[in-house]
Amino acid sequence: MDYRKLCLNAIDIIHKTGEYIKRESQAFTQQMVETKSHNSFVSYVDLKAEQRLVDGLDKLLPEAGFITEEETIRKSGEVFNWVIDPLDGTTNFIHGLPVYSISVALMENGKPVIGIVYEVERHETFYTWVNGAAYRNGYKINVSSSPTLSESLLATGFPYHDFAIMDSYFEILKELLPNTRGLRRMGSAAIDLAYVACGRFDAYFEYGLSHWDVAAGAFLVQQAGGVAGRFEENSKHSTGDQILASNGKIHQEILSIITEKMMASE
Ligand code: 2AM
Ligand code: CA
Repeated sequence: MDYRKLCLNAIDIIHKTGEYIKRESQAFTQQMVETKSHNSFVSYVDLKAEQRLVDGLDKLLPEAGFITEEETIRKSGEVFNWVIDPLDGTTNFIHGLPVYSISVALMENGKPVIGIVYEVERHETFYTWVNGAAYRNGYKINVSSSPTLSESLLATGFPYHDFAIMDSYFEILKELLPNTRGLRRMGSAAIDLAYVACGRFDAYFEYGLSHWDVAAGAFLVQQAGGVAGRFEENSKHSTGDQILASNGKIHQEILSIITEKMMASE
């Protein structure tokens, strides 16, 4: 399998889908939004973008199946499966905030072999394939080298549906805010992870995510020399729910704060 070629071909499909999303963003209004569940929104743009990605990727690798946020296709691959979020940062998109992305990963026997995050409005493509390096628009990227929390800029996502964890989450923020350069909340997990991979953020953590939010981004972080995984066992291949991704150097420092505050609230 030529993963590099497959990755570059997938990027072409993603770029065309990005053009579609950008075009639609010009005429988009709040009336076009549907509510999936509390605070969970979807629009025809998410659905149409997903269909475009699925059509293109299905032609590119016919034996592969799909795990997608909008479930526009039911097809399971024996070896290969694409994991797709056609629009990560939907809340930003529907409010006209230009921070959203397309996230696509290819899994081979459950392990990531390609990861692509395309930040549509900035025309930034972050991508990697197994045994290759990680890139941003053709340039190699690496995680940051910040050795301590005090020199670090962090990203996070606020709880938006599971409010039971709010107290412990705010305890974590109380500890991190005075001891870092600050925290940012971008609203797209895939972008947060891509920014850790290229060193803009030193670490990122969030609860309540899905596989398609993090599959590509977590692989990008690992390929760029960082660490990404769940809070507890910090497994090598993240499957969502919760994630801590970092440059590796400050990982333990943040992990201790998160586990201490989470345990205190149990
Ligand atoms: P989505 O835009 O594809 O739904 C940001 O906190 C991350 O959580 C994003 O990756 C976002 O993915 C996901 N998310 C899902 N529902 C959300 C919501 N209601 N508000 C904010 N983020 C949400
Ligand atoms: Ca989405």
